[in-house]
Amino acid sequence: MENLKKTDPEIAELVGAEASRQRSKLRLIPSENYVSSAVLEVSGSVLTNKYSEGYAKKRYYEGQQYIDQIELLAIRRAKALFGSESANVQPYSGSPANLAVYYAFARPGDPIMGLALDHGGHLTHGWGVSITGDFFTPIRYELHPETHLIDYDMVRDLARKHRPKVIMAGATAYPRIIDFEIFASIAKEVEAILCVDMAHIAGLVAGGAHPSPVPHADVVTTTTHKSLRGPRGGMILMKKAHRKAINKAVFPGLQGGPHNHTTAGIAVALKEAATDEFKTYAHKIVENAKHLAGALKDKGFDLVSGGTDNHLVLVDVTKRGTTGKPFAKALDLAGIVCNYNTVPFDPRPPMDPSGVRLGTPALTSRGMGTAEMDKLADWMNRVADNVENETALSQIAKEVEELCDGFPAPGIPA
Ligand code: DSN
Repeated sequence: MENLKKTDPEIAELVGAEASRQRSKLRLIPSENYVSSAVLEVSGSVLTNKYSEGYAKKRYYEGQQYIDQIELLAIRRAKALFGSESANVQPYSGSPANLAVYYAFARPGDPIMGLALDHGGHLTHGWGVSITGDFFTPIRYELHPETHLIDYDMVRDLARKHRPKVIMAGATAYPRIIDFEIFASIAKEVEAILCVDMAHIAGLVAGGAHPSPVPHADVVTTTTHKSLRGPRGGMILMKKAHRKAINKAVFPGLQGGPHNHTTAGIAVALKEAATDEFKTYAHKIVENAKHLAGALKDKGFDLVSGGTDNHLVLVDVTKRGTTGKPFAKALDLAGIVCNYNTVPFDPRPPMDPSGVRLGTPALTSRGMGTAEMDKLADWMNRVADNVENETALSQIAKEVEELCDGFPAPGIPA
């Protein structure tokens, strides 16, 4: 970043500090990752200079000789990787992608259905403070109070009663496999559009480590920067029958010009995701998450639903005598970065809930495996015993940094 250093040393220094934070800590936020150097390069390329409202061969600006090829390549790769009939690679991220789906199939005030945020859903699945819960009529399904699995009977009953235009399946804090077939049968029965938001699990789906929603859903939305390991962006996969409606909703419905540097980054990430190496990575994410879950259980941590089938573990820390926020803060001081999170039926407020959310994609991208998960569980146990002991926490941070030194972070020079 020689030029940046000359032009804006303040920002250059902060970027450098962030790089070293990402290198020296264990990053467990399940929606974060390390992109490859190739993705970083193209994300910072001259493609950011170009406007290209519209779609390939039908743009509102000239000079699209190369942009069209890039976008068509990204679309072709998305379709091939996920086996979908059509793809739109222009959404700026997951939230606009979801909004585009509602905009395509519902009018203001219409009922839409999604998993409640405090049961593991997402703001854009119809939560009240989001435009999706404000402009539409949100119907929220929940988890079963005993199993903490999606209450499919509740989904069916609510769908029959409210006849939503769109049923959203997908989650940000659900450690189990979602049964897309049941969702599809419910959507079919009530003539709703089934949209699966696979943002968290897209990399697992691409690598064959999680069942694919694509055969079952009318539309699948995703971000591209989580387990899929691309740049920050969004994508919508859909059946051919919905292509026109979705494309119109994305542009001109919601967005202006696509971010071409991101589109190219998505294309590169999709190429990487089609390799055997990526398949191995996807399976290792799940292996690591399961191993971490087992090791934490052995240390006396309570896990929502008792474990995991995917990339994340939701830990209820109540029995360890702490709550989500102070525990997450203590972990951060110890070099272990996660986020505090509600657990199902949480009696505590969202700003200091009962749990923390842990994910293994970023650690797996660094090549860490089950031995490192054991160490991580040990450290988390020590942190739980020392939430307010800064000396103990900084000792753990040193040990964490030593471990990190042995596992180069993709895209970040040593
Ligand atoms: N912010 C993302 C997450 O952490 O799950 C969801 O968009």
